[in-house]
Amino acid sequence: MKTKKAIIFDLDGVIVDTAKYHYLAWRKIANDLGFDFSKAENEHLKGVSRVKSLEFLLKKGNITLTEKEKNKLLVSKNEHYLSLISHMDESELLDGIKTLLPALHQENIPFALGSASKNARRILDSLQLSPLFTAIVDGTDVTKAKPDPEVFVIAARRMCYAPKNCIVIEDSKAGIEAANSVGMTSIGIGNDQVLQAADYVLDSTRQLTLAFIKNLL
Ligand code: B16
Ligand code: MG
Repeated sequence: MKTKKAIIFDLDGVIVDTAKYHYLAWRKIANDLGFDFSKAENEHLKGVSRVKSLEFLLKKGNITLTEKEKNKLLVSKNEHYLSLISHMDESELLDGIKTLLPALHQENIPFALGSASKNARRILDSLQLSPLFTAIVDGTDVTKAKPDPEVFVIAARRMCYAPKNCIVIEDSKAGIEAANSVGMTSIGIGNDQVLQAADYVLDSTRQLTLAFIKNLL
């Protein structure tokens, strides 16, 4: 079967439930700097690169640091994040993903990863999911962070699909904006107020079934 469209999955908050660990690691950085950081504020960091996330946090705390101090915090945040995910197993896969990815693969529906995370390959490898993907594009492949569409455009190119023939599945406002800006179909996972610019919004990955996706192809 030849499909008309290809899929691009975000990682954190779509495939794995790691968004909560990013939040905990950033909250610790904020707390150590002397201010609080709420879950609502964390919505602004979803899909946003590590460097841009720190910039957001420092602006919120009205703190100015040298490049050296910033780099120290970036390393510290990532070390904490990696320790939080070090025991990650299949139980961290979001609902339905464990069956959806092999089912798409079985149906010859191509799919790629389009993640801002520099830890993406490590996570997919540890869950033994990498071989299922036609292409993997992550934070190490891009120069511009979401909402710039670079990560999705590269993923589309690597799958040999035109952007307009790609469907992006995202949990972040920045990611939906990125997909929409190059004419990709966007599916938001999460709060429809936050993700209102998406073509479709689903409460959770539970609703992201093979039947739902096949209807869009
Ligand atoms: P790292 P995604 C994004 O991944 C996360 O949503 C965001 O919270 C994180 O800051 C960013 O990756 C960078 O991650 O620090 O691991 O390089 O949602 O685009 O898969
Ligand atoms: Mg995400």
